Amino acid sequence: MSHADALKAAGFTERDLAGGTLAVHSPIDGAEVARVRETDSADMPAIIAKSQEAFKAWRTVPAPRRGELVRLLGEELRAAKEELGAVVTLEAGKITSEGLGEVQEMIDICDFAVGLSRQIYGLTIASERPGHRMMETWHPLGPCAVITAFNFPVAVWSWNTALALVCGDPVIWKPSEKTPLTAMASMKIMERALKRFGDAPEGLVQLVIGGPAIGEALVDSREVPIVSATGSTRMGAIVGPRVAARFGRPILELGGNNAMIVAPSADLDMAVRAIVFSAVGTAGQRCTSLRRLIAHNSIRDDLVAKLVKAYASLPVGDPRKSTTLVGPLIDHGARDRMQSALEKARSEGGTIHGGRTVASGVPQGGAYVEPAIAEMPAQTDTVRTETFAPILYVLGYEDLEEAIALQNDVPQGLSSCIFTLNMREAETFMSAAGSDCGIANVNIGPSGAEIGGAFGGEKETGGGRESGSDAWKAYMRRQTNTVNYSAELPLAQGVKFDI
Ligand code: UN1
Repeated sequence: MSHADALKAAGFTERDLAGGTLAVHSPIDGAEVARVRETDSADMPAIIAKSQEAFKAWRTVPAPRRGELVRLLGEELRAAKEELGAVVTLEAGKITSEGLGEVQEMIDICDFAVGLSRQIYGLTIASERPGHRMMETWHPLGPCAVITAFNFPVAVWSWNTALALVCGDPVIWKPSEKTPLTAMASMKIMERALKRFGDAPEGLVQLVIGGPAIGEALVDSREVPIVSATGSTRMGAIVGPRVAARFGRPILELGGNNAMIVAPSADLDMAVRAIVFSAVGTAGQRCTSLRRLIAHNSIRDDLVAKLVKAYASLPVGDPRKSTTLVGPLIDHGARDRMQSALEKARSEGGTIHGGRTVASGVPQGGAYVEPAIAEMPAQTDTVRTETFAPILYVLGYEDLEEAIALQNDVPQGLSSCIFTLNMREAETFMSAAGSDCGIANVNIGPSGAEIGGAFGGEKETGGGRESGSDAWKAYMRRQTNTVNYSAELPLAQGVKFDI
């Protein structure tokens, strides 16, 4: 399908695509596909005020009714899955199946949030005083800014938005400047859900498009209590402290440097499949992508040989073709950063397999690369740095303690895994003395997490949790209520204060 056809199928009009200042290029072939209108930063106070207005109405709508809007969003997403998936492919370069998978992730979180809308539970707590009862009530918190990255241009918005909406919070979405079209396409779907819902307040879900000035307005506004930001550690290091300085609540999902430990007992064929998907899928541009392989010395050479063989036959090319497994990088800058990381790895004593630029059999104008395997003598600076590209660094180990120490000895703490059939090793890896990451898997790669779990990580990954489990609590304020139904007024801690 041509770019124009894909955009038309997703409901774009000529007016949407022309007359703006933000040029949008498809990573497939570098073609300029749109010039999108940007939000004027002078309009941000009015946009935020509108969100606050919407909040006043939305917070009083019963949560199950708020869930109805998210149910409708899920329905509309189901109906538009192919069209939106195609825009993800066009604008982010994901292969078709991964573009569709991203929309499926949106549908899944909608289902989750609909259920949640009837399960916003608080505790009841035993009071120390007679005739008293204590409980917790969860209340909406206010407008939630959602700042998203190019690599999951729509799913991350939906994790935040589905939860924020049932929690009673309006949303202001600032997508990556590289992916405004997927955001606009998602908003068209959201508008359809809002229309069917009927009486949602105006400005409940808003989209703002543009550069740093737009993001800063959200980050610095006291009227935006929640700022959920996904992207680089560099960005998070700016956003986190600025939101905290005004006592807002940041939810940060930043860089990862995810590892797999492969133990001697591992099912190597299964490990190879998991490694290839998680290191090479999405062209290594997931924050959960596998970047470090820590293989036991007894199986290391065998494993690397199997991987080099598997990598040699990977179909690199047009992500719209059903046979392609590795699409383009987001742009030429990403390819240059990959090349310079490989250069550095080589200078640190690494042996590189693959990693060359691919120019034939691929659409011209895109940044296509062979995924790389880099056998490293040690965990060097380059290995400890996240490069958003398909580079897999390989290290060896002798005992599990050493492997876990290597796994943890990076600044990031998002995802991790171990391949082993040894129960002691698996449990040790997940124990308090094991992986220090937000996600630790056994016999599964580090990427492709389900929405049901809380998603996020420690250290430079930022500490935020999004998506499933009780991540919704970050979008609400907790109120502790103590009720006295007696005719006495006893004070806590036995304090006497008779007047
Ligand atoms: C991201 O790359 O920002 O676990 C999110 C995964 C996906 C989400 C990745 N469900 O790989």
